[in-house]
Amino acid sequence: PAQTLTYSERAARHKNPAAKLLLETIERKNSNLAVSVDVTKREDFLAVVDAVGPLVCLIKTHIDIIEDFDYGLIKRLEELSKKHDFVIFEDRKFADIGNTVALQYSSGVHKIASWSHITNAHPVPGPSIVSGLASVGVPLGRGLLLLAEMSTKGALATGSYTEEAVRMARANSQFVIGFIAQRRMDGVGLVGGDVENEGDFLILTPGVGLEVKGDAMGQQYRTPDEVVRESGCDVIIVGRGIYGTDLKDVDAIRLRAERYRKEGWDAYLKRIRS
Ligand code: BMP
Repeated sequence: PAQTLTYSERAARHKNPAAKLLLETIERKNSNLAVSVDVTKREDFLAVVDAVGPLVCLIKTHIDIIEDFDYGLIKRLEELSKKHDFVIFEDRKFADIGNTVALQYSSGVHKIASWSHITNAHPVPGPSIVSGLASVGVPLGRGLLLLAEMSTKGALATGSYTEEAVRMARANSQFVIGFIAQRRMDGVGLVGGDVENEGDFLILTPGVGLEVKGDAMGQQYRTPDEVVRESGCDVIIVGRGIYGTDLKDVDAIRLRAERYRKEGWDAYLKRIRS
C-alpha cells in the first residue's frame, strides 16, 4: 500500500504529470507542507508566497478573494513557482454540471486551467463533473482532487457519499489524482476488489494547526502527526497557522512554515519506517 512507500517510489508509478510533479517536489524539498495563502491583497499574497516558497511543496490559492487581481498576478505567481520550485493548486471547489465547470475552469477572469497544476471539485453532481473538467485539464496535463471529506464540524461528506467519491476517482484515475480528505481512502467503498492493487491516490488534508483546535466558524484542526502518521495523509495544508495575523512579519511567517514543514516531514519518516 502507498502508505508505506516513499514519495519518490510513488512518483515513479504515477502517469499523471501533476501527481508526478507533486510527489517529486515533495521528495526534492523534503516537504509535505502546502500553504494556503488566503489573503485578499495582491502584494500581501506575493510576499507570503515568496516567504514560504522555499519550504513548501505546494501553494494553495483562492484566487477569487484577491481584490486587486489582474492577470499579471498569475505571471508573478508562476515566476515564484519556478524560483522556489513549488506546485500550484487553485482550491476552486467546482460543483456544477460538466458544461459549466469546463467554462469556469478554462475561461472567465482567472483562466484557472492555464496556470494551476491541480484543482478540485465536489463530487455532488456525479461523474459528469469529472468528464467536464477533464475535457479542459487532461490536454494540459492537469490533475483533479475530489472532496471526499471536509474538515468542518457537521460536514455532510461522510459514509456512502465518501465511498461514491472514491469510486468516481477509480473510474477516472488518469485525471483524478487524489482527494481532499482527512484519512487514506485505500479500499474505501471497494466491493470484492483487490485492496493490494488499489490505485495510488494522493491525500491532501486541510484542517491542520498546532496552536488551536478550531475557529469560530466550524473549522477543526489536527496536528501534522495525527494527519500524516496516524491517518496516513500525504500533504498537510496550513493557512492561518502559518500566515497568521501580521502579514508584514515575514520572518515569523517563515519560522512557522519551517516548524510545520519539520513536523510534517518527521511524521512521514515515522510512518514509512513503522
Ligand atoms: P486554515 O488553515 O486557515 O483553517 O485554512 C484552511 C484552508 O483549507 C482554507 O483555504 C479552506 O478553504 C480549505 N479547506 C478546509 O479548510 N477544509 C476542507 O475540508 C477543505 C478545504 O479546501
